Order: sequence, then C-alpha cells, then structure tokens
Amino acid sequence: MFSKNARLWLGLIAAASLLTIASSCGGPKTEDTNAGNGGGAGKAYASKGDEGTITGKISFTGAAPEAKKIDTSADAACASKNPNLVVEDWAVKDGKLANTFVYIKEGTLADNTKIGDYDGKTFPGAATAAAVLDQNGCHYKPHVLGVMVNQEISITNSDPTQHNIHFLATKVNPDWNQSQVNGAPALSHKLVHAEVMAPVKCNQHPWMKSYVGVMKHPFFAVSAEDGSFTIKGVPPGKYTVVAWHEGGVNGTEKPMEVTVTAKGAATADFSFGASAALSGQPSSLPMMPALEVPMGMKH
Ligand SMILES: [Cu+2]
Repeated sequence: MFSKNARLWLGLIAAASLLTIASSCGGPKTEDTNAGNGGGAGKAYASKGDEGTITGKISFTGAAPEAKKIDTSADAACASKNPNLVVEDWAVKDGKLANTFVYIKEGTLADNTKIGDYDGKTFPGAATAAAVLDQNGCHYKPHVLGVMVNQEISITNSDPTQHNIHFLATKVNPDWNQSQVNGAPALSHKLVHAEVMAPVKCNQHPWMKSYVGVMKHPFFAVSAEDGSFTIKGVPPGKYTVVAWHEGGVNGTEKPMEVTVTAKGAATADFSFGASAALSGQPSSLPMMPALEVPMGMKH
C-alpha cells in the first residue's frame, strides 16, 4: 500500500483541508445582539408599501441628576472652545431623557418570517451614506450614535486640538485606536458585528465618551433632547423593542412588546428612573491614561 512518507503526506493534506474547512465556516465568534443580517446574508425584503412606524418618548422619573461640569483645564483648547462642558451621562430636560438608543431586538413579521431572516440592508431606510461622529468642543456629537453593520462612520475633528478616538475592544468588535490632529482629514471606520453598545473614548481627553449601537437592520433611533424618537419603515409585525441607556452598571435595557399594524403608528414610551442613575457609571468604559501613546503613531 502506501509508504510511510506517503501516509505522512496524506495525513498532512487531510489535516490541512480540515483546517481550511474550519476557517472558512468559523471566523470570529460573534455574539451579535440583534436580529437581522447586515452583512449581505439573508433574503431580500420585498416591500408591500404597508410599513408603519414606532414612535415614543423617553421619560426620566424623579429628580434629574445634576449635569456635572467637566474640568477641561488639561487642554487649553478645550477650555476656551467649550468652557461649560458638562457630563452627558444623563441628559434630562423637563423630565425627558435624550441619548437613549431604541431598537428592534427581534420580531416576527405578519407573514411569520423573522426579522433575522432578512438581509437588513434590503429594508426600507437602510443606511446608504456614512454616519458622522464629530469631535466638537471636546465632546462627541452625537453622544449616542446608531449605525448599521459595516456602515461607514466618518470621524471628524472640528477642534483646534488633537483627539485620539478609541473604539474599545469588545466581545465582538476589535480595538481601533487612531489619533487625529487639528485639521486632519476625516477618519473612516466600520463596525463589522452587531453590538449594543460599542463604547468609544478619547485617549487624549478622558472625559470624552460615546456609544455606538450597531444593528443588522435599520430599525433603531436615538432619543432627542425632548425624549422623542421615531423608527420608520417597520414591516407590520410583532416586535421586541428595547430602549438602552448608559446609566447603570453596564447600561440599562428596557424591553417592550410592540405590534405594528399595516401602515400603523405604534407607540412605545419608556421610562428610566433615579434608581438607575444612582447605580453609577457603566463599567464598560474604564478610564485610561489621558496621554496614552496612540497606536496610529507607532508606524
Ligand atoms: Cu479628545
């Protein structure tokens, strides 16, 4: 039969092909947190023109936490451009809460298909342009951003100082850390896995934080200053809608079952309270040295 050498080679070839199979169907393990495919998988959604909306208000019950002033004296450019910068973890105005990320977590359409069966990019309203995350006045605008998987995020520096944007490594998305001097062109970044939420910080200015919700579908919104949000283009169906806010130990999520009828306007009002506010900062954003050497400068 086979010589010792031939058997060795056959064994090696078999092992190599097993490895190839493993790597082609394996890839990074994801813990994608919402339904719907954003990476081109899944079937195409065919609109019947009967999509509806989900609207609501986010309230804050109890006394609003004080918006603490940030000491920006470490960077004179920040201090002069934005002398009244305050902490944005609880943006409460007249009992309404901004910066809450509201999204469809899962659900079943009227024809019994699941939202996760579809290629999220084929839903009406799927993002086609880049989202913008601006470093402006030594804070991020917006403080909470929603994007689709693989959507370009254009990162701009509108300040007369250097920033260092840092998407922290999470269970699903890798670390990404880039410095951006005053006047530098926009940086571009994409998050390849769905996540609630991908935390962003600035290594230069430790008070700068932002959270990016990454979805496989376009059914998400961020509450405005008056607490309102609107999710458009939702196929008729029954959904679990979740409101996420950064308050609490790892952020706080509140789910709600919502039914959207054909061309209907469903309401989903959420309320966050003082108890969540008192439980402290999210632990997902550890403070880091303000002047950590940015990876972008190491080449
Ligand atoms: Cu900065």
